[in-house]
Amino acid sequence: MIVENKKKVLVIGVIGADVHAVGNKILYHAFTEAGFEVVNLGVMVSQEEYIAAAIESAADAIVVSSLYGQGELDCRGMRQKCDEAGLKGIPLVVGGNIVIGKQKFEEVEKRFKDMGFDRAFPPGTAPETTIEALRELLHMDGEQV
Ligand code: B12
Repeated sequence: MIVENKKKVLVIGVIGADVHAVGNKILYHAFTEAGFEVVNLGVMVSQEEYIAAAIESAADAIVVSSLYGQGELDCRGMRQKCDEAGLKGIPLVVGGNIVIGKQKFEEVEKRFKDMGFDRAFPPGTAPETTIEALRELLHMDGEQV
């Protein structure tokens, strides 16, 4: 029997009015090289744009970047919008510099989890760590991507 190993699809982008473009490009290349299919929405992405792209591409996860400090405001309500759009349970992860200044990350993480994000990552998280976390979240352990 031939088992087709379909690539996992990620929708990625930088949320809100954020124009920090470099990390997004690095993540696009790192995820693609790791074997994911990546729909890259670039910078200044609204919640609605992530959701529309996730529906269109039948995405396995949405990866949100936020660098400019407004992540908390920009991400609020995203889980509810996903639910309303029929994306109930889609893994939502966020990283970058997701809040203003230096704050205890355990508290920041808790706030994002309370908002419905599955994982929130601290500043400086390496692409390799991000890929590992996605593989874990998408139950790809041992799977060759
Ligand atoms: C270059 C830069 C700019 C450029 C951006 C140019 C461009 N088009 O890209 C310009 C000058 C436009 C800019 C503007 C601003 N910036 Co600026 N900028 C930077 C700077 C110096 C480098 C960013 C960068 O390219 N880093 C290199 C890439 C490779 O790293 P990265 O973006 O962090 O991405 C990596 C990780 O974060 C991670 N990652 C990213 N997304 C995700 C997602 C997940 C799920 C995971 C796990 C990991 C992850 O992986 C990426 C690849 O390794 C940083 C400081 C710094 N050293 O990071 C400040 C910085 C991000 N900027 C900052 C600020 C405040 C601003 C402004 C608000 C300043 C202002 N008052 O106008 C504006 C915002 C403009 C806007 N609307 O977005 C702050 C943010 C502070 C905060 N969050 O608390 C920083 C941290 C500087 C600082 N120390 O204060 N900026």
